[in-house]
Amino acid sequence: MVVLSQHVALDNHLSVIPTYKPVLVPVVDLTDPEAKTLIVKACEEFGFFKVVNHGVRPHLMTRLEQEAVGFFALPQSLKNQAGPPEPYGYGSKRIGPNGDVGWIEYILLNANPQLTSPKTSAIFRQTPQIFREAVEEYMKEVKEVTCKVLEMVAEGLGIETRDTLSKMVRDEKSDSCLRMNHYPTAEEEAEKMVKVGFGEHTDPQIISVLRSNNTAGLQICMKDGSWVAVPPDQSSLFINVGDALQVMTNGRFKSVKHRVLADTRRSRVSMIYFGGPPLSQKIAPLPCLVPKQEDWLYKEFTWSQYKSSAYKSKLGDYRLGLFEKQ
Ligand code: GA4
Repeated sequence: MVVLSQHVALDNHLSVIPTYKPVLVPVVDLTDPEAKTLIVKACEEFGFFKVVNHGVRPHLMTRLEQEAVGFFALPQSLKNQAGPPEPYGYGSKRIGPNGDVGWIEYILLNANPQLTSPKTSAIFRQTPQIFREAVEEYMKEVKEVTCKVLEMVAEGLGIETRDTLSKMVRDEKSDSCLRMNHYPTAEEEAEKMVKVGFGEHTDPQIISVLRSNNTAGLQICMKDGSWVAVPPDQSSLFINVGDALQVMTNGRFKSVKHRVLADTRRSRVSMIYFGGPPLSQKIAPLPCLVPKQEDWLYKEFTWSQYKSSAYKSKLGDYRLGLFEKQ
């Protein structure tokens, strides 16, 4: 197994094209009575798993993908009218406000339809009405899966109130968002460089739910620090633990480090729903899991504090460090 970070050059290329072992991603059938146990196990071991029988209509996933492809095919000048993202809107190559770049273009939308911004409206001005409808319908269905999974997490952890986590995402003020990414094909270059689409990072929210087309590129970091390739599967949804859930489980679940490398033959399109709490939500180890405060590995903070600290960081930074107890 190749230790990647040694190959990452400053210009965001990997200097050699290593081969990555495909990982056997835990698969959870959401209709299986054992699902909650399997989810907890996967969150402890990998912070990552995929779900089948999730209830999001396949036709809706392909429709949204097609509409997103339609948007990304628009002339650059039109797409630029919806950017740069602040943080919502259209972005190209630049990720976040602190100098990160990737071989990517994307749309970032707040999941709360009341919070439209001029940049977001510009996205929908350039595209057919069915794009906005597909986004709205998809968000409704993927939010249901997110909440179902969080309820299974609560049950699997033996938490009495099963909506302890899901109510943060169901809240009308929930700070969830939807990201649609387009990773263009990266022609293999003479010196055998490979392009980084989205550099290594963890997601700050509770959980993230990803759907991609059948193009490879997503990799996750294992506990031993090695990177493994996640074989694409366009009909399943991939779930990863975010920083907020790591804190609420007092480190029992790990927020998984992941990244995307651009494919040399096919473009990759993915959409990710980030299930986040309301800005005022206090995040700390759940007292039902860790009753004694002296056992808490993290200080209490609000989601708003965590979010503003995340936006001051670089993509690959270890953001939870600031919130760890000494
Ligand atoms: C990573 C997860 C989500 O894509 C995201 C990203 C956000 C952004 O692209 O605006 C951030 C990144 C993400 C974490 C650190 C900050 C913020 C870019 C960046 C450098 C939408 C999110 O919530 O955090």
